[in-house]
Amino acid sequence: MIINRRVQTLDEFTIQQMRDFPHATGELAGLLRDIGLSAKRINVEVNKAGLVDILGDAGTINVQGEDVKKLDIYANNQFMGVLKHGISCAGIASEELDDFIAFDDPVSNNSKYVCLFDPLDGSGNIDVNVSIGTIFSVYRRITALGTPATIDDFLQPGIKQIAAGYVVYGSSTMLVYATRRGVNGFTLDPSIGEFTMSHSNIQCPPTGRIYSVNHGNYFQYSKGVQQYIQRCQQKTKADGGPYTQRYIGSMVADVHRNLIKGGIFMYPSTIDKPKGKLRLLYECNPFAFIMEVAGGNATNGTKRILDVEPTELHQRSSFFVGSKNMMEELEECLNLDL
Ligand code: P6P
Repeated sequence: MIINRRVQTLDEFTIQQMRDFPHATGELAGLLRDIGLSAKRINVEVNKAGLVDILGDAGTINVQGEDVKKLDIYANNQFMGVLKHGISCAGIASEELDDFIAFDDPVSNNSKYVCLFDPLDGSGNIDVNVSIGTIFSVYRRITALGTPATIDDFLQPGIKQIAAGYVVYGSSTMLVYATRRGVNGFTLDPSIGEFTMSHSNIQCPPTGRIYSVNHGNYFQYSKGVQQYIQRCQQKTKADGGPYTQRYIGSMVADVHRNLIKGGIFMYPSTIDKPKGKLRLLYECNPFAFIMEVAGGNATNGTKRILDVEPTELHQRSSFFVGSKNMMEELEECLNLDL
């Protein structure tokens, strides 16, 4: 029996980080606490989505051209509100906002960071009770402190991320947070209402047996992608298989599973979506950062995702992310497309 087990809460973790770095201003720790608070509030609404009139479309369309669910708006407003009234964030960009928002008040203008969010990814699954998630990305601003954040603070390549993470609202609610020092997972303990460290120093297994892709688009994929999928289908015990195909249609849930168990997630470009579907800045970059810190890889099929220089807030990208060895085998197949 384990007694007096020392379980570190998210807040205790951030305070420990500040003890480890005495010169730290505490802004990044404060930012993580703000995100954790917003996630707890969103979790309450997600968990009762079937009980209150929060289901269904909010009647508006986001930049994805998707019906915006009321929970998307609620989640977006939670992050915007908490960060605007915090001390750590100069502004945000979000899938639910056509343009970025500079908070432009004296405290926010002196904050070091900007955040980008997909506040509630996989929202098409809300009404059918499938896991959904929040994805976030943190950059140090490049414009002068004391001035409002500008678009340049947001259009930075993923390699410049200071931190990134996600929240998966699933069978349990878990916040996964990465800096260059490592990836840590915190599971929400409803009995105390705190995220508590449950997965320290997450490493993605160098290989796995799970591949995640929407088979419905198979005949729209390039020859190289089709060849890799066929290789996955033909794996035997002798060559590390057999593989299994798992695709929830909720990226946070799919990538989280592959991060923990090993595997590869693919959203390739298709004939209908030649630039891909997923958004570079607040979907691909955060997961690419997390996966690389955990030992995996992430590309757009031809280039390391973190090296892509963004030109627009909501630009799309094809996306491949996962276990190192599986990504290397994929690359062999994608060379066929060159
Ligand atoms: P498809 C959800 O809308 C999302 O952005 C990701 O969470 C998910 O992986 C993907 O789209 C699913 O897209 O076209 O396969 O239904």
